[in-house]
Formats: sequence, C-alpha cells, structure tokens
Amino acid sequence: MRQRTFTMLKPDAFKRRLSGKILARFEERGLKIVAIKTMIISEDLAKQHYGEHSDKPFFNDLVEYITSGPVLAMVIEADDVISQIRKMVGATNPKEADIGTIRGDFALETGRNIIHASDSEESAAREIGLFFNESEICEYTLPDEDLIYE
Ligand code: IDP
Ligand code: MG
Repeated sequence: MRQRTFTMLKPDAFKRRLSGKILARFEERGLKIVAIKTMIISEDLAKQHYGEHSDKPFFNDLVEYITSGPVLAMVIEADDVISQIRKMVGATNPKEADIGTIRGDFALETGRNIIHASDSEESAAREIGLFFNESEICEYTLPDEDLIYE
C-alpha cells in the first residue's frame, strides 16, 4: 500500500521563489502530488501543527516564522514516502544537512530551513488532517507508474 505524507514549503522557500525547483525534485523522482495549495497559516493552526514543540524556547519564533507569509502545503503519495522525503529534506540544521538534500542545498539556518515533512505515519495522518479536507485530495494514476514501480 502506497503511503501519504504531509510536506510544506515554508514562507522563506515560497518568497525566495524556490517552489518550482523543490517540486521538480519530487516530480522527477516519481513521487505523486495528490493535493497542493498556498495559504497563510493562522496562529492557531501553527500552534496546533507544532504542538509537540510548545515547551521549546524557539516555539514563539517558530510560530512567527511559519505564519510570516504564504506556505505551499501538499500531500505526496508514494512507496515509503514518509522516510524517502525526510531523506530528501535533510537534517533540521541546514549546516549539518548533506549537500544534495533540499536543506543542504538551499538553506543555512535552523530557523530558516525552508521545508517541513512529516516524520512518522502518525504525524503524517495528523498533519494531513489539519491542513486538508478529504475532498481536496485527488485520487489518480500516474501514466508512467509501471516505469517507476517494478
Ligand atoms: P524537523 O523540521 O526537521 O522535523 P523539528 O525538531 O521537528 O525538526 O523542529 C521543527 C521546526 O522547528 C524545525 O524545522 C525548525 O524550523 C524549528 N526549530 C527546531 N529547532 C530549532 C532551534 O533550535 N532554533 C530555531 N528553530 C528551531
Ligand atoms: Mg519535526
């Protein structure tokens, strides 16, 4: 069964006009985008999304950062997609992220690390539910799925 994950280009990525380059990486690898939208996240949604970090010293800055402009929120579907996208995203601190990862190639600071990706099946289900209605998620088949999957 293919998996779904929640991925979000943060306001710095969107404002730096990196969306196309980052989406191209997902598309070229054969991952299927099943939902995508731009939005400005409310403070309430930001606090829910990052609820696990509410006790951290950076929490207020994180909420301010993620609500500071448009994000590009998406649901991506593929085999093992949660762990594959985390690998493509790279370490939380871009200075420690491998070159070739999205953070390693496009970012320098933890507080400006340009992209979010769910870290487990549980968080993917929770985050998809926070950002998307079922009716916004598109079921379809890629025309080259038999070339991507054996
Ligand atoms: P992740 O995004 O790689 O899953 P988490 O530890 O879940 O990393 O942290 C969520 C987000 O909070 C990070 O992507 C980053 O934007 C921010 N963050 C995490 N640690 C710090 C920090 O030490 N200073 C500032 N921001 C941080
Ligand atoms: Mg996280």
